[in-house]
Amino acid sequence: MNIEIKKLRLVLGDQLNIKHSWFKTVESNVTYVLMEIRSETDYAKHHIQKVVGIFAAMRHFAKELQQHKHDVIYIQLNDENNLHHFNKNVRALIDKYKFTQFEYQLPDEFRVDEHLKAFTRNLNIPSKVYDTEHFYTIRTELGDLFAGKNTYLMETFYRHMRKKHNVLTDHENKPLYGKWNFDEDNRQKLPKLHKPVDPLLFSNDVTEIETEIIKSNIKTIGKVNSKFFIWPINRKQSLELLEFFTNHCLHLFGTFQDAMAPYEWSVYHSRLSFSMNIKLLSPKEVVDKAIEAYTLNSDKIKFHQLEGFVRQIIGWREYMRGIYWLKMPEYANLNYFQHKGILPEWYWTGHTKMNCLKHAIHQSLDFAYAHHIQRLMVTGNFALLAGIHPDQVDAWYLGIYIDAFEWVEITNTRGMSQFADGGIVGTKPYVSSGAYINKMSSYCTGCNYDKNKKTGDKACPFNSLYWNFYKKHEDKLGNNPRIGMMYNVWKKMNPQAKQELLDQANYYLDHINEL
Ligand code: FAD
Ligand code: DLZ
Ligand code: SF4
Repeated sequence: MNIEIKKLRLVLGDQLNIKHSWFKTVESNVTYVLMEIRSETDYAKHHIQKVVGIFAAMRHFAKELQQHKHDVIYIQLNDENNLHHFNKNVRALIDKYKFTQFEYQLPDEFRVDEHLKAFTRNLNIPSKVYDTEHFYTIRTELGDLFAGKNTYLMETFYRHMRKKHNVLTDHENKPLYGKWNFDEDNRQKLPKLHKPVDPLLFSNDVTEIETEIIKSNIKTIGKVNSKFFIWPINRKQSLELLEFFTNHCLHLFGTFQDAMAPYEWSVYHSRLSFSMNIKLLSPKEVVDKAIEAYTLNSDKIKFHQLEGFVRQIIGWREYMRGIYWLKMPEYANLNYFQHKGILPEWYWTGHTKMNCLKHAIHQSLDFAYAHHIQRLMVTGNFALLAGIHPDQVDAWYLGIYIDAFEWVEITNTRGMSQFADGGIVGTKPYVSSGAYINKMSSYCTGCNYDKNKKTGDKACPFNSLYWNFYKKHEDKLGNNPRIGMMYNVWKKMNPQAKQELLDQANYYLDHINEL
């Protein structure tokens, strides 16, 4: 007798990939389950827009599956039988509907991966795990590439990716236009009268979801306009955003990649990270679309803009994922500088007199978004200079951004931004004084502090904290050839000037919540 296998397949909230081979055919013996659960809403204090966005996208995805005649169980947040853990809900469904096999896709997060591995080990029915069919790389690819080495240069990885996938290479697999990297043509400040394009915003009505979240008392941060939810919540909107990016932003993406200005919250950035991270879009289709736009409009879109964008996706994004799977779980405890500071209260409110931080934090609370250089050189830079414990910094970044998932958050935060990994991701800490922020932004005009002052009343806090940081960590950084010049400058300073800088920094650190 042929007893048919009855399969239950779990789809996580960041696995909304309708192109996955699971969904190619409708099989009568397969049921999909999606669940809104407290284990996921509560492992970090998320931005309200992140929770709303994920639930809205999950609900939409479930409907789309049903429209394609797939059998779907959707467990809503406040459903009576919701047990609020993947394992408990799955176990209850197996018992109730007598499933004979459990299947899931590889989670992107270590915590959930371990949880599901342990669960399936103890399950009394067979289980099977599938690739998500989303990334260019498999989990171990970066580790294999750098096997036997103890440095992990992104540039080496990026070239490997370009060659392997024949992206922007010629018939000999050499880089188009003779160079792998065109960054020297990028990264300008926004000219005074230049107004960046208005971002494409959606107006999704998510009031019902917001009400349910409030009712269940989930602790969130930030705010949401639930009648006009601006983020894409399905594939159609994600494709529209991609189209908008290639039509209106790509031609200036690289040029203004690091530019910052008050009230310009997205400049020419794509804002595609949320759609990509929850897998409404694949990185390959984003890259292919950008290349197609360049090919059709090479008079408008110059190669350096395209190369800069492609590098972020096949380079940085895949690289961070590779580092994550190579170095977890130890990575989550690295604290190279032994920093112990507490994150200032104003990170949660934006109530600071430092204009750069005020704007970067306010827009993060308003939109659940800040672009890369705001994350790295404003909020991240300050946290590192101030010696904040990386756990606290991670918790903030993991909560506040709509695109924050640990595999890409922690590698960027603990690694690139806080150098807590001692140089796995970056070759030197990303710190700067006020001069860099002034070079790349117009924040300093109108700030309570004076960008040119290092000490005394209203001196820009970044200036003294910068030197204090280098002085404090001379034992760890003094021999780094990329920083040698800074230590030469420090050594040549007269002792009184040095002391004044350190005193100023200590004063600011003692009054950090009042800055
Ligand atoms: P764009 O500037 O338009 O870039 C295009 C795409 O490239 C992004 O959508 C993203 O997928 C990819 N990308 C660019 N830079 C990186 C990078 N450093 N690492 C990985 N992918 C990159 N990105 C996240 O997706 N989730 C996070 O939780 C996250 N946390 C960060 C924390 C810190 C401290 C820093 C410095 C960076 C973080 N990043 C994170 C990386 C980057 O800032 C965001 O990917 C980017 O700002 C998203 O906006 P965008 O889609 O408009 O990006
Ligand atoms: C981030 C998140 C949130 C807030 N809520 C849910 C949820 O209720 N159900 C779900 O399946 N996934 C959610 N997620 C995304 C998960 O945290 C994500 O799938 C894991 O971190 C694995 O990457
Ligand atoms: Fe930021 Fe200093 Fe400029 Fe003020 S003066 S905006 S604190 S860098």
